[in-house]
Amino acid sequence: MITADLFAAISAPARRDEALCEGAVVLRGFALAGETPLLQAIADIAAQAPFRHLVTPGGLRMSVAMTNAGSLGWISDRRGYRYDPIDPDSGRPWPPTPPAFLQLADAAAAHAGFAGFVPDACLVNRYEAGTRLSLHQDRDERDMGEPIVSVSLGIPAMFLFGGLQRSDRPQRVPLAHGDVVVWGGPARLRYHGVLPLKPNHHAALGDVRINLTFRRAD
Ligand code: MD3
Ligand code: FE
Repeated sequence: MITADLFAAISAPARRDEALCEGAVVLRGFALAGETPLLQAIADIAAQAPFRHLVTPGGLRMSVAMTNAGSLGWISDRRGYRYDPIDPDSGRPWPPTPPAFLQLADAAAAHAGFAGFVPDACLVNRYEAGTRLSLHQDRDERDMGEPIVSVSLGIPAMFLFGGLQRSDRPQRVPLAHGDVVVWGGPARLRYHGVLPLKPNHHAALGDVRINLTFRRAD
């Protein structure tokens, strides 16, 4: 006999908040309710601005494939890291941030205590098995008082959440499809990265992980 409560427990995606430290909170399952329009919007962005592997200023090809939406896109090349209104591969502006993205970023930021978050940059990262993101700080944005919202979709990843110094031992935070993390305040300049992904499969996305990172760059 399946009771109403048991049915809810089976069907309702787990939604809970997990504080990582002051200023950083994982909103488990926060993106699941609006999943379908998100996935459609990612496909639309990739059709206009295809995923590509950027090169670091040191000349290394990044293992993460990237594209952007919004009035500014994060790029890297031999000249450095920066935000640019133009996609260097097409010579055109980045696609506009889809309304479904903006609604999710605003709702997640507000839920975490950062009301009125209006991102101007959405970096879309694509990971496959073996893809990693080495420990770094996000410091190319003008106002470090603005939070960052990140949305995990597809196959799971182990996120590394470090301290304010590269040498601080990072916490490991597993991130799954639908999880949203809001980073702000004293957490905003903490080192972070992603361990190499294990081969896996997700019913909706296939063998990849997509991360959306919303930022106020300008
Ligand atoms: C913690 N991307 O693109 S954002 C990045 O999974 C990046 O692709 C991660 O880090 C990814 O720069 C997810 C997670 C993130 C972003 C900013 C932070 C974590 C942060 C700022 C401070 C502390
Ligand atoms: Fe980062």
